[in-house]
Amino acid sequence: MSTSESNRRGVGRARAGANFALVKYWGKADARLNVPAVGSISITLDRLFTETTVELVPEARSDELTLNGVRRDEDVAKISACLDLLRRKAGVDTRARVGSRNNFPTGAGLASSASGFAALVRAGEAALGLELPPRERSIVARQGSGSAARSIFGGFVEMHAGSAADGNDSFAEPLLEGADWPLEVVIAVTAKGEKEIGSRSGMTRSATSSPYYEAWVREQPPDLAAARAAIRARDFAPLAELAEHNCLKMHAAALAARPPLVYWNGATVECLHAVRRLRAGGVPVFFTIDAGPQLKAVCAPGARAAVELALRGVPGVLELLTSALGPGAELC
Ligand code: 2P0
Repeated sequence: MSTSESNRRGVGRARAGANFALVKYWGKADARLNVPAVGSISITLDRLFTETTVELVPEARSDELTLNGVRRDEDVAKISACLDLLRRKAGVDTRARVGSRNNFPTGAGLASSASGFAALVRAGEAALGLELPPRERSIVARQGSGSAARSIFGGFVEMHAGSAADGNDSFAEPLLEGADWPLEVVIAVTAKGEKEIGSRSGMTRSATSSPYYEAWVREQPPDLAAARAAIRARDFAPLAELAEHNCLKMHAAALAARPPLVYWNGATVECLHAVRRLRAGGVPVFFTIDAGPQLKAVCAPGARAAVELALRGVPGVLELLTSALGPGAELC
């Protein structure tokens, strides 16, 4: 089916890649508008993606969601709130049937909400006959899931926390095309299945009970500036040091929450040491870890094979997924 056929009147179909942050988003300034407390910088991937179809159903009284072939009534409120923003812009009130499929594990710390909401917004727009400017698209996606604002764009992306009361300066924008610095990612999957504590409640718990949360928020601007500069200069070594520091700082804030948020398992820690050993031995690679036990090893061009070999040998690694950098959310 061609793009125009699959996005005929009342139907939109889109694909968006997952993204991983090198400078993390953790905490909210405004929970209602889903405005982050800190800016973040990420890379969008091509190998891990969500494909979503939104079909307007004039006779339906509520939205309906099927994820990976299974009805997800418990998640309808979240997608309806996001579709409502688009419906308001289009001046349409019709409910929709949403079918979404991830080609990677859902809710396991692999950014499925990022690719999921980015694909939903892109497909929802097409179904409603809208074509939003990318910044506005990013603002809508943010209200579905903060990290989704970044998956609207490809390559290296920066999300601005913003300071406006209406959240309209809280959006992502591209920093550098992936083709201009073709890093690769090796993901060590160390557990399958959905995580126990989602990012949203983990962030709230960190903000309300971790003594390190304030320091985390305060220290983010210099990390963003350093990462931005390293990416613009395509300078791997400072980006590696900074990204690992920022990741561990986020986890330090989470670990010190009450009750604690321990997203890692033993294999996660073993992978972390393996990556540090590789870099000490001259392989240009660094790790990052999100709200789950998977370790993401970010490789400079040419380093991937050595990284795969090392991580495959770590006990507890169930599977490796490899990805290049990919494009932003697009119709398909
Ligand atoms: C990130 N994470 O920057 C950070 C690092 C997880 C750890 O963005 O509440 O699913 O939907 O805005 O976007 C995951 O948070 O949270 C996330 P909501 P989201 O990638």
